[in-house]
Amino acid sequence: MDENGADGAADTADTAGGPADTAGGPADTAGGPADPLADADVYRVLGPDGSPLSDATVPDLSDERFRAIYRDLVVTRRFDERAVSLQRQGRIGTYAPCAGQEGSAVGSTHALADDDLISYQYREHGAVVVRDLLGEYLPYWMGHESGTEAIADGNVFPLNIGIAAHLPHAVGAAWAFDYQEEDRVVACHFGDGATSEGDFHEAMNFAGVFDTPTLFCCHNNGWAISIPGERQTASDTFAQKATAYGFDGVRVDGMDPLASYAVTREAAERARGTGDDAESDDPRPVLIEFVEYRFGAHTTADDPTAYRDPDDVDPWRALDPLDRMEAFLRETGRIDDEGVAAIRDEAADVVADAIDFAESIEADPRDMFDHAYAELPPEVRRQRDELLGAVEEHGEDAFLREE
Ligand SMILES: Cc1ncc(C[n+]2csc(CCOP(=O)(O)OP(=O)(O)O)c2C)c(N)n1
Ligand SMILES: [Mg+2]
Repeated sequence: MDENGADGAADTADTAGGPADTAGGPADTAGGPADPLADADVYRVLGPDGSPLSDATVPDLSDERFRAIYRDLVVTRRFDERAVSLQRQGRIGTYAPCAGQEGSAVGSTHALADDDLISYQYREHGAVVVRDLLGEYLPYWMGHESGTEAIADGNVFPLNIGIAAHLPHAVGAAWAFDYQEEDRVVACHFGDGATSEGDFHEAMNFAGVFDTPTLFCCHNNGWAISIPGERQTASDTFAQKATAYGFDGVRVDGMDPLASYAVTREAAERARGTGDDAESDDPRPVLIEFVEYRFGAHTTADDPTAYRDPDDVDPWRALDPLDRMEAFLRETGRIDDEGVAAIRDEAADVVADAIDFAESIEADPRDMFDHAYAELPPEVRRQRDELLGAVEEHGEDAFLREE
């Protein structure tokens, strides 16, 4: 098996043709809501019901890899449900739910090599799950800064709340890989809203001019909090913005894990300068627009009913990435009831262990200064000294919340 899990023996021929031709369009979901992506120019492998489309190529992966993708989707969904619940119980701070968007984060990360770097916004938890870092990661959402530093061991940059501010850094890291002749790419994730920021355009421009091996993964979930996509840009698509910077942009159904895998795999080869179609051996950036939808609120502090009709979500729920992947696995004989139950049990255990670990960490307000800088800048040092002085004066207990 190669590093991406292709064992060469996977029986894709029987699935590539697909038992049902779902390429036809909106009526595919048998009486359900119309498929919102039916007429969109997006790449798909799986139809809304999980059947491979007749004109699509199913990625040539081992059965184990297909099941691992499904497992990571289930773990991410479980994590998401538990995180929202913990926030409601006051056991976690504000949280950004990802339900509906797992397919793109999980599928794209499976398409990378382990030493490729991931730099993400705050909603692509699936990427962290694929890198097996949930236990290290959850503490961040509980207020422990150590959580963001720990995930660096899995080549994941700390999450970024300042919209698009991480993109120039991601391009800088990619440039460094190229400069040092390391065969690594950087996948940076951001939302549709992030494309309105100057940092996005500066990062795209620099990447295009300096040939950095960067994958710009734009998660177009239709909204930037309450601002809809049509108020964000007058472009027809987000992918086409790449044209202005001289590299390729591609649209993919981000709720289709296998399409997300395939597009990212090809884009990563292009970024490394090793793809079949590469005009040269030089790395080139690629912009991938994952078209998807968030089922839930922007964050646990948001009420989406204030700006969107709950019925608007139904057509997208019919494209649920977990249901489609599970249907694909069942239909192709790769999983049965027992296999699904085992994965769900495993997901519950993985998430429960992560929660136990995160809740076992003792809170120490001084930690907040420890994990961002190797050497504290003067202003941050001044703030830390002020806190240390206050702890000295008022005692430790004055800084801990009473339960
Ligand atoms: C520089 C900056 N401006 C504004 C905000 C407030 N803010 C937080 S999330 C968000 C919307 C981002 O939307 P998008 O990039 O589409 O990502 P999504 O939340 O949809 O995943 C905004 C404006 C911020 N965090 N940073
Ligand atoms: Mg968005």
